[in-house]
This record gives sequence, C-alpha cells and structure tokens, in this order.
Amino acid sequence: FLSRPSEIGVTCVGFAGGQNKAGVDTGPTALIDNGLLSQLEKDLGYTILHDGQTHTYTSHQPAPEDDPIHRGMHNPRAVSAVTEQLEAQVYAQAVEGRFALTLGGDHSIAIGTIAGTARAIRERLGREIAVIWVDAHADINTPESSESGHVHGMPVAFLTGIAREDDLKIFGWLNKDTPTPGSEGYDKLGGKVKNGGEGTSAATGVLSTKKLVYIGLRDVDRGEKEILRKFGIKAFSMHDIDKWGIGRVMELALAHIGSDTPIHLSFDVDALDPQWAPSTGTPVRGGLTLREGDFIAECVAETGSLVAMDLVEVNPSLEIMGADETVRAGCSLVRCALGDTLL
Ligand code: 6HN
Ligand code: MN
Ligand code: MN
Ligand code: MN
Repeated sequence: FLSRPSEIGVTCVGFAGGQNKAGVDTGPTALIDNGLLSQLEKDLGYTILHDGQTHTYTSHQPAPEDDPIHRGMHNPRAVSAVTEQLEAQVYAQAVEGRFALTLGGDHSIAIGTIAGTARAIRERLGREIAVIWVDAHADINTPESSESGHVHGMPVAFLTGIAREDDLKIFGWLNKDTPTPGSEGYDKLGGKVKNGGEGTSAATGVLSTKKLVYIGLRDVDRGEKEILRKFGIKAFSMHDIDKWGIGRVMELALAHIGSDTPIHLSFDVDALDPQWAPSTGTPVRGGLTLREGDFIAECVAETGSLVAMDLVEVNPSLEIMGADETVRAGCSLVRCALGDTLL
C-alpha cells in the first residue's frame, strides 16, 4: 500500500529545552556536517528537501520568565510551542508522501514529529501509524511520575494521552480532537469506560498504546514500569535482546505491529551502548551494539512501511573524545533505515 518514497523531507530541530544539558541543539548540524544528507542523496539516490536551516523556533518560545514550572515540568510552554510548530512541519512533509526525517534535538521533539506523522497518514491513507521507540529509556513519565521534570522523559505519555493538559499552550493542542478524560464515557486517564464500570486501560491520544513497541530499554523509572504494565505496552528490554537475540526480537516487534501498518521510527541514540554513542545526555551502559542498532533500522526499512524517522539526543558537546563516534553512529542508523545496507 506504500511505495518506496523517492523524496526525503528533512527537518532539523536545534532544541534542547526538554532536558538540562546544553549542546544537543547542535546535533543536526553535526550530523549534516558529517555528510548525512549528501550520503542519502548521492549514495542512495533520494531527493532531499531541506530548507538548509536548523530551526531554533526562538520567535515561538516564551521568555524563560514567562515559562515557570508547571506540574513539575521545566520549560513546558517552550517545549509545547516548539513541538506544535514542528508538528506542522512534519505533517507538511508526510502528507506529500515524503519520508519525514527529523534530526534532533532532545527527545521531547517526538511530541511534534509523531503527532505530525499521525495526522498526515490519517489524512492521506486513512490509517493509524505505529511507533517503534528505540531507547534506553521509556520516555513515558507523566509530569507527576517524573523525578526530573524533564519533558524529554515524557513524550510518549503525552502522545498516548496517558498524560494530558487542557491548557492549549502546554500540550493541550495535542488533544484538541480526542475526548477529555472524565467526560461522559471516559475515565480520568481518558480510557473508554465499558458498561459504565471501571475505565479500561486504554488512553486516547494521537498514538494508540497498542501501536507502540519499545526496543532497547534498560533504565525505566518505577512509575514508568507501572504505566507500561497498566496499559499492556509491548516492550523489548536489553534482557529480552540478550535472551532471544536481536533477530527474534525484531520478528516479534514487527509481528506486534502487524504488516501493512505505516511505521514511525523514533531512535534515541542513547539506545546504543556508550561505547558506540558516548556523546548523549543520559547514557546508560549495557546497550545495543552498533550492529544491533543498524540491524533494527534495517529490519524496519525491510518492511517497506517506514514513513518517518527521528534521530535524537546526539549531543556533540559531551565527551569530546567520542563526539565523532556518536555522530558517525547516528548517520549510520539513518542510512540503514533508508535502505542503505539492504541488497
Ligand atoms: N531520553 N527517565 C528519566 C527522566 O528524566 O524522566 C530519563 C529520561 C531520558 C529521556 O533519553 O530521551
Ligand atoms: Mn529518549
Ligand atoms: Mn534515552
Ligand atoms: Mn533512571
């Protein structure tokens, strides 16, 4: 149902406000300076549509003094404004049938990219997307369960509707079209209430919890584990990868999504072991090898259903010795997702 896109719409997001370490905003420039876009163009034959900018969205962001902590979240209005803008940019690419490639930036930007892809695919193909989230972390904290207050640990909660805000300037724009929790027929989490009884463990957001698969998890907060269990979310941890091997895990992950489902791949470079990707804000040892990371991207490419990808959390300013390695690993992941290593 999908033909291989010949055009890639690239969006570079120089944003670091979802966490507290400077430098992740320069990730896109580092990836492009390493030749990523020319590799996609010259070696793989794609047409690249890129405005040549790394967007900082400064005119959309409130001044820091106008963006106080809300429900424990740091920079909530800035992250909301940037992701709302990004949603429209990614939508504009994907709705034209282009592969939407977004270079981050911290992982909070996935609020915008996934919402944009979901809207475009719904409109263009009448289909719900699935998301493969490759990360050391689950990024599914609610503002209340988060210990850090960093929104890059929360994007999945907002996308699935597990976390919600009515304030349009604080992610309320995300659930304009989905029911308000607690309204008639819905429980406090936005889950559909069956036969007037307890709410089911289904939330309503731009992404269904049933269409989400994690790979590479190894640092999941206690509150997040509870959420994963409550909503029955499919997750393959490093333990699962050690046990079954990455080949089997990819078979299971893709089987869960089902064939013929448009896929958005959200790849946090910290899924890789710090040996391969040390220049990232929240490194966790015991991660994927470079080959396992590339293999994941290759398997997703092989489905022919990949419509969008984020590559996030490359922070060239951390670990001066290793920045090059991390950037090269990031470029490799993107090339593999776009079919480079498939014969
Ligand atoms: N990331 N679970 C931690 C938190 O602050 O909520 C870490 C989040 C990391 C987010 O790597 O994209
Ligand atoms: Mn992440
Ligand atoms: Mn992470
Ligand atoms: Mn932790």
